[in-house]
Amino acid sequence: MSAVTRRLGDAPRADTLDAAERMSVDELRALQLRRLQWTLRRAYDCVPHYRAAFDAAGVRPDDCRELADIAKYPMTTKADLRDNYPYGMFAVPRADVRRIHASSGTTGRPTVVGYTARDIENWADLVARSLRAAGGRPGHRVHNAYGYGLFTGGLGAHYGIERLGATAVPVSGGMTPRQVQLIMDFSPDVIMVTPSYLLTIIDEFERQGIDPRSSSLKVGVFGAEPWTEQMRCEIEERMDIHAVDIYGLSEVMGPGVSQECVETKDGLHIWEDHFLPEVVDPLDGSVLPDGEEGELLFTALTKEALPIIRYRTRDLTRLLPGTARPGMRRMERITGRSDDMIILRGVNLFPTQVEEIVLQTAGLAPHFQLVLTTEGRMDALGVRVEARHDTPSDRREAASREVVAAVKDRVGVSVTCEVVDPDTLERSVGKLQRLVDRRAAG
Ligand code: DLL
Repeated sequence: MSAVTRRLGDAPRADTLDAAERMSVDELRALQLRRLQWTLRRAYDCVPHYRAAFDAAGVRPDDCRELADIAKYPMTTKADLRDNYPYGMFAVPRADVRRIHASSGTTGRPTVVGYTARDIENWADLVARSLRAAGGRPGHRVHNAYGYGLFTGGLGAHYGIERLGATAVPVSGGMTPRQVQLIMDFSPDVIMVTPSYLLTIIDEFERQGIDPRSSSLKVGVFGAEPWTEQMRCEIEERMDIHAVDIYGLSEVMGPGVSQECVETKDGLHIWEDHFLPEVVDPLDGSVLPDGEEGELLFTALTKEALPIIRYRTRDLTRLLPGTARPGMRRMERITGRSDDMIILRGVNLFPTQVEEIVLQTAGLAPHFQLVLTTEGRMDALGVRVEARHDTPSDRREAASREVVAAVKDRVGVSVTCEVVDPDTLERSVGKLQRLVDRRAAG
C-alpha cells in the first residue's frame, strides 16, 4: 500500500493524451511496421555499417514484410558505435545534426549520439508524455536535478518539461544544500532525479532540520539507474511523494523511452509508436515470447540522425501487456544490467537484490556498497551498509547477521556484511556505482 498522502489530480483525461496513447494494439502494430520499413531502408541506404551488416547477414530492407521479420536483422551493440566513433553511425549530413550527446566513456571511447531538429521535437514530445503519465501537468514547476551536459538526462528532461507546458527549474546535479534550498524556496510540484541522488537530498533535508515530508513536491520521476520496489516505499514514506520510474538510454534516445503511470505504478509503458522492443536470450540472442525475462533490445522507429536497429541494451526485464495505456506493452522495472551482474562462485547476484534485503532490514539505511575482493583463489563479496542514525549497536550486529542470512537464503551465496556509521559511504550526485572491485588482477 502506498504511504503517500499527497493527492494528485485524476488520471489524465483521454482528450489530453497523444493519439498514439489511445491506439489499439492493431493500430499500433500497423504504424510500427510502416515506420520499421522506413527505418530499415534509411539505415541501409545511409549508414555504411548497416549496409555491411545487412549484407553479411543476407538481408535487405525489403525482406521486412511483418513485424516478426525484425528477427532476421543483425543486432547492434555499443561496440558498433565505438568502432564508428564519432560520427560513422549518423544517417544525415553533419550540418543537419542539431545536437550531440555522449556517454561518459569512463572505459574507452565515449559513445556519441546525434539528433536532428525533428529528433529533438520527438524527444521533447515523449518526455512531455512521460511526465504527464507520471502526474505532471501544464503549469507545474519541475525541479530537474538530472545532470546537464553530454549526459542525456538533464537536457532531455528539460525540453520535455517545457513541451508539457510546465516550468523547468534547471538545477542539474550537485551542490546538495542548494538543492534543498531551491526546493523549499521555489515550491516545485515534481522532481526529476536519480533515485540514489534523491536519497542524498532527503538526508540533506534532515541534516538541515527540515522535514522532507513538508516540501511542496508531489511526484518524483526517477531513472537512469536500477532501483527497487523497496526503494519506492522508502522514498514515498520519507518524502511523502509518489515515486515513479522513467527509463531510457542515449543510444535509443535518452530519458522517455518508457514511463510508469502514476495511477497504476506497475512497470513502464514503452512508447511503442517510436520504439519497437524485443526481449532476447542474452546468451544465444533468440527472441523470447512476451512475459519471459531476458535482455531488452530496441529498434528506434522514427530517428533520423542515428537510426538504431535491434540495439542490445544489456538491461534485463520482461515485456508485459499494457494496462493504463492498453495498446502499449509495459516492461517490468529493470532488475539489473548484465554488465552489473556479479558472478560469485558460480551464482549470479545483482546489486538490486542486495538493495531489497538492506531496505527490509530494520536499522539499516539505504546506503550500501558492494566490495569484491580475492580470498585465496576465490572471489569474496562484502556488503558495507550504513546504520540509520538512531540504530543502537546491538541492532547493528543483528542487522549484519540478518543481511548475511537473507543473501544466503534468497540468492544462494555467502557474503560478509559490515554495518558502518551513518554518513560514511560515498554519496551519489547522479548515477550511483555500487560495486567496488578490489580483486587482484590476473
Ligand atoms: O540514463 C537516460 C536517462 C536519464 C534515463 C534520466 C532516465 C532518466 P544512459 O546514460 O545512456 O542514459 O544510460 C542508460 O541506464 O541502459 C540502463 O542500464 C540504465 N537506466 C536508465 N533508466 C533506468 C531505469 C540514461 N529507470 C542505462 N531503471 C540503461 C534501471 C535504468 N536502469
